[in-house]
This record gives sequence, structure tokens and C-alpha cells, in this order.
Amino acid sequence: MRLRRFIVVGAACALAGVVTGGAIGSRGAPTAATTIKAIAKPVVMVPNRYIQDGLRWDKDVYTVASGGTIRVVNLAAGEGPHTFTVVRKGDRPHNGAQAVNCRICNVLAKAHGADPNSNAPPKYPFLENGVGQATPPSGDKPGDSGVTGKGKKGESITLTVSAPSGTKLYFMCLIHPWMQAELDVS
Ligand SMILES: [Cu+2]
Repeated sequence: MRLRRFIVVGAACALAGVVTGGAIGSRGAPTAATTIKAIAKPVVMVPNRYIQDGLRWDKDVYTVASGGTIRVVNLAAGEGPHTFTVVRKGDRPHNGAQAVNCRICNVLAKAHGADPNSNAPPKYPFLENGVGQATPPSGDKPGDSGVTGKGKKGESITLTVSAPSGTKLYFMCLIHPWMQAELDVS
């Protein structure tokens, strides 16, 4: 996971986000199988001001039935893989400084066994409650995480969501900390 690079890009994007404001998401119908797409909107640049990264999740809020599955697809491979990582609501970066040095990202990237100076895949592709493992976690709480792959377009991971109905899971990408969205379990 390319820590060195994403920190720089993240800083630019987070600052730009403050300027432009955020979009309000729409809620979809609850389903047993939900697809979450990492997509890339065009990069925006204002000379001598900022460059704004267009990486994002395709929605702000997703829904899935308890016991259903989510499939996380990398349709934005220009900046490598992404992670689907459940975090505590308050652990998400909310400003540029927090995105530049994303505390929870550093902790969980380390748990994944990522080398910050390498593009190599992390030692553990998944985390269950913050502990590295080879197989997908049951998605129900902070620290459940998965890397979409090696950074090729179309790669995906699938997790079963075991959280009970009514749970709100807040997730983000550890590599691009502004990629944040919500998964409502119905
Ligand atoms: Cu990402």
C-alpha cells in the first residue's frame, strides 16, 4: 500500500473538499447482495491553489440485509487497490490534517502488514476486528477490513455482513482516507 503517495494526494483532496463541500448521498433499497464501487471522477486542478482527487465510492450510503453480502469492486485502479474498512464513526478523518496523518489508517495498515515504502500487497489481505487473516471477515464491527486486490481494474472482494438489522457501519479506504461512506444493515 503506497502510503507515501496517498498521503500527498489525500492532503490535496481533503483541502479541496473543504472548498467545494460534499455531496449528499441517496439511499438505495435494502438487498441481500450489494455492490460497492470504487470509482474515479476527473481530477480537478486550480493553478496555484489545489489539485482535487476524484477517487470516491459511488454512493455515500449503501444498504444491505443482515446476513447478505457486499461486493467491493475496484473500478478506479489508477491509484492502486482500495480497502473496505469498517471504522468507528469518530475515527474517520474530518479535515485535511486528519487525512494527511490518518491515525486509524496507520494502525490498520500496520495490522494488514503493509509496507509503507512498497507497492507490494500487504501480508494480510483481510482483518477481522483489527487482526490480520487470509480470509474475509464477517462484516459487523470496526476493524473488519479487506484489500480489493493488487490494484487491477475490476478486482473485487466479497464479505458477508453479519451485523444485526439496524446497525450502521461506517467504512473508509485506508489508502485514500477521504473515501468514506456508510453501510446501513436492514
Ligand atoms: Cu482507495
